[in-house]
Amino acid sequence: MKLLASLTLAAVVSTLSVPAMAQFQKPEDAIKYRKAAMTVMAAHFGRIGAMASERVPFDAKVAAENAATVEFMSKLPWGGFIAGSDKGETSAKPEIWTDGGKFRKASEDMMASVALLNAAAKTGNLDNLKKAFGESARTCKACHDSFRKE
Ligand code: ASC
Repeated sequence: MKLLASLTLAAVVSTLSVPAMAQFQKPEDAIKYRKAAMTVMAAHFGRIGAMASERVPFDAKVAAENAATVEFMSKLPWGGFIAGSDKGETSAKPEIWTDGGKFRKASEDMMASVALLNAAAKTGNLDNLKKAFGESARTCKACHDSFRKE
């Protein structure tokens, strides 16, 4: 029973470890962190977009690698939206902090859609990728429309 309890605790702690790591000395550091996470995510998302729109030839392995990176990165920005980081070098709208439930929902929609993008990429089928890419782009845009300044 003791072993089971400690394994359970370890499992719980490991699921919490990504947000727990996102601790910052200053609001500016949190802003830099979340922007960096978004930048990396966008770079890898864009490589999939180039294939989805047939600007570059489809390569199933490259698509799958990029989609896995996008899914991983999608989990990181949220820990950077700490209290006090609404001011400074940021396009974040105040609604992130005043309408946190809606922001959380928008972030969850994006994370769910890129998890599906990763699953679609693993099928190695370009039509699956195109469909899932379009849906992911929609959830990115929906959050930006509500929560990012022009
Ligand atoms: C990107 C990127 C975004 C989203 C969005 C999708 O590649 O940088 O912000 O996709 O444009 O609509």
